[in-house]
Amino acid sequence: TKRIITFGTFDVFHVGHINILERCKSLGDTLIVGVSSDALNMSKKQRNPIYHENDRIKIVQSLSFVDEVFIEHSLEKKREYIEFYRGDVLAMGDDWKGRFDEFSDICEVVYFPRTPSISTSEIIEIAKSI
Ligand code: C2G
Repeated sequence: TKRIITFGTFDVFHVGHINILERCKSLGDTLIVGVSSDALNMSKKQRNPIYHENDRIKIVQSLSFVDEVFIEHSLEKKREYIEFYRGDVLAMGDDWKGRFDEFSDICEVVYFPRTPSISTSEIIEIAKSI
């Protein structure tokens, strides 16, 4: 069976997240999702996520096409995570295009086009302006 691995924060969960996870699952049999910890998000984006990591994990875990979820503590550990979870394919949105090509020695690396006109930061901006 083919195992697909993907990563993300999945904060303020929206249809763009659904679309990429569905596309990831369509590549194989088992979909494994690494959800960024609150601390990792703080270091990446200089702000806390709106939803706490336990809630983001709970949302992603509850999707019928997601099989396994783990918490991603460090961007530097991607190779370890891929190996530990035995990912045959690493799939990400194309905002990360090229950034994970270094792992093509241990798995296939795929980038999907992002869903246009929806993002967590845009939802936050809209909510602020209401
Ligand atoms: N995404 C998408 N379309 C959107 C918004 C997001 O396809 N309109 C995809 C992103 O490309 C990514 C996934 O949804 O593959 C999760 O997006 P984020 O939660 O923004 O993830 P990010 O903070 O980029 O974390 O180790 C990598 C990081 O953990 C990725």
